[in-house]
Amino acid sequence: MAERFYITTPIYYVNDVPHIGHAYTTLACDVMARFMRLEGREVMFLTGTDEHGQKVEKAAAAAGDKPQVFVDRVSQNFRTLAARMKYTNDDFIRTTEPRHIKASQALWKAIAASGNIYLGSYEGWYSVRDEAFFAEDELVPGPGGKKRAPTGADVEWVKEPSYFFKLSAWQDRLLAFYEQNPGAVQPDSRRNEVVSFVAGGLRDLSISRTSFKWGIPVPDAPGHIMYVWLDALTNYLTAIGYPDTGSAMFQRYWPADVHVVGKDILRFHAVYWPAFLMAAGLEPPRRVFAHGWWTVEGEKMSKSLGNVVDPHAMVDRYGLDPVRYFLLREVPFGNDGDFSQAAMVHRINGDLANDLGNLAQRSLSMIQSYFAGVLPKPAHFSDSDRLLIEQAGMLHQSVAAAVERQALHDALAEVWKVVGDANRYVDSEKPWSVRKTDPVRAGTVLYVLAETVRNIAMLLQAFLPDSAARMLEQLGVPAAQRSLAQLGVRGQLVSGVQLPKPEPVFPRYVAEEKGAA
Ligand code: ME8
Repeated sequence: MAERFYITTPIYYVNDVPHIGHAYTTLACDVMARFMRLEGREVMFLTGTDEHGQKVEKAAAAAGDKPQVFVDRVSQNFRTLAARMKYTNDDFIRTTEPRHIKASQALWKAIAASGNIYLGSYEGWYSVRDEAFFAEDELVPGPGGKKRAPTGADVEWVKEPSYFFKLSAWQDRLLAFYEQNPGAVQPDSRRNEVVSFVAGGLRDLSISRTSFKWGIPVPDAPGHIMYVWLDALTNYLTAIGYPDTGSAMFQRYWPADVHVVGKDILRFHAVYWPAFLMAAGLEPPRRVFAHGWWTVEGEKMSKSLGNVVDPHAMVDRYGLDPVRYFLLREVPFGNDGDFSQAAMVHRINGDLANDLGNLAQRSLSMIQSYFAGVLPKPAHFSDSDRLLIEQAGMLHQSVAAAVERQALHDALAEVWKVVGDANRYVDSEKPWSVRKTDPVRAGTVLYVLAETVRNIAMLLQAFLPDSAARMLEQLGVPAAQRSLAQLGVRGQLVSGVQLPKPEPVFPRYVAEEKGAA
């Protein structure tokens, strides 16, 4: 049976339209999901929307809608984005669905049955924007002497009856979990933050609210709705059939291989979530990977600054694969990054048009003009031929290893190393001049180039799905032969096959108007 791979994005709040930050997390998951499918793994890739809580309730009120009408509309924006970005998610979960309400209540009951829930009263600070409780000593000074959450969000004083989760009792077990599973929270710097947070002591966590209504009712506790984070985290279980833990789907996919999240929500995923799961007798996820934060032209993205980057507008302007490439290549996955038009154009014209585009286009055009588009048969391989073929052949392993550790930027850097090697190889082998005196040698060089481009395109399928498919079509690689298991298969490029006329895959970006770039 194929190995499985369960990967999830955060489920996004439906208080607003999706921006490039939301697109980014799902994109990274899409690349990993596609890559694992190409490797022959059985993949479950989940994304969706987080639709309960005070923040969404307030956004609905501000829009003058009933919450359900509002969430139906806004959730659709995230589906539309997923289609536009060609995400290959296997499911799209919404927390207002009956399956999720059932799962959340079942998880609550399982945690309660373990003795980890008690009734009390919460009095303290709450940030609606973060949907999080804060202790006095966590607050920071804001303008006008007002205190704020460490995220900069406003806080309000809340006093209400509440159920609590005995998080304080989980400190040792969480620390032991991190110790025994060093890969469970990544990157390492984030893991260290989480460990020191937990080592500093944990307070019990308020997990129900009574001052508003928009949430999942706590079982057998009239007036209480679940804290939105307990509700939201449960989505990862709902989608694979919880509470039916005996189902084939649940058995196959839990624990998840990786929850990818932004660094802003690491604590919920790396501290609260494993504790909830362990309390309910379930295994914690194998990995939580927190990526960094995008700013725009050096500034925090915010509605008030008017600089929120709309992924649709980016795709309209630059095309889908260039946007996908930029987001994954520009910044090491895990680090913060800055989105700027200049950096985008630099990547498109440098890495895509000049380096990869040129390599593919000149190799294929030479086959077209010198060999009438018929893929030449290689003769004797020189040392330089063998070296390039070997480097291209080793790419699979290095790219797979990088993807395995969520180092998507490294995966691309590995591919581009070979792109660079191949461009240097063309320059030094000069097939355009060799063909005049030794057409057989020129044919061998072009075969080596075609084989190199095939390896590159095969490995780029997960990252740049449309462009890689076009490159493989131009190389005559049938759609049925594009799984990565085929990479090592010799003779996949069939000499003597008539190739279609090559078309450039990566156009240069030329600013339409002064200042547009
Ligand atoms: O937190 N840079 O939802 P959310 C990078 N519903 N990533 C960004 C980003 C930016 N500037 N802005 C947003 C929630 N993101 C909860 C999650 S999961 C059980 C519940 C991405 O709509 C990043 O992945 O606020 C971040 O963690 C997520 O969007 C937050 O989305």
